[in-house]
Amino acid sequence: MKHLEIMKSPVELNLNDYRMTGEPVINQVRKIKDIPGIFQDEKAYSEMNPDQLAYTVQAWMPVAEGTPGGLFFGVSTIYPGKVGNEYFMTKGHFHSLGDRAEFYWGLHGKGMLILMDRERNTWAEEVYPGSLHYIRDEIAHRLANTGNEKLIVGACWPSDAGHDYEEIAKNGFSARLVEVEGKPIMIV
Ligand code: PAN
Ligand code: ZN
Repeated sequence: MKHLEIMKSPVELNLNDYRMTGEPVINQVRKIKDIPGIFQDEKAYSEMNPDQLAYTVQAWMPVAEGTPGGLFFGVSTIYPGKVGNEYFMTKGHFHSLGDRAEFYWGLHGKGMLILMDRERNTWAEEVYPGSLHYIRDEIAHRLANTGNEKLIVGACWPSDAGHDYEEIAKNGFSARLVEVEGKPIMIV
């Protein structure tokens, strides 16, 4: 940029469909076949269309992953659906630098933000358009879509947070969000 120059930011978020456009934006796609092991009902999982979309993430990463002091901006879209009685959900993770926090905010649809601390206490916050969520240090986080439309959630996290998927892949969350009589409840 030049002194006195007025310009547009290279990335923008469409406030109608919450798509990000511009450069650089990365697009991650997670199909049912990409998320084995996270749902309890393995039979129901094996009978699903492996190419069905479970969730997508768009992210603007203006600096290299791992850079201290920077921020990343993301939009996660979780598709509606269930595997057995469990809602479509993200893999979930702690941050690799466990003390790095994150903001989420609900944009569209409805769901739950499932949270778990290092002592494996698990709880959830309702996500809806306008809901704001501060995910503090050392808290694993996962989004589940409890509605019939896409759940779209914005996120902002530190560029050196990293993602530790291993702990959740190995031990899961200590509770599951399932649908009972048409309503989401947490069970162990
Ligand atoms: C989000 C998540 C996104 C996808 O951007 O990465 O919702 O979830 P998984 O990464 O667990 O598959 C975030 O929390 N970033 O830190
Ligand atoms: Zn995160």
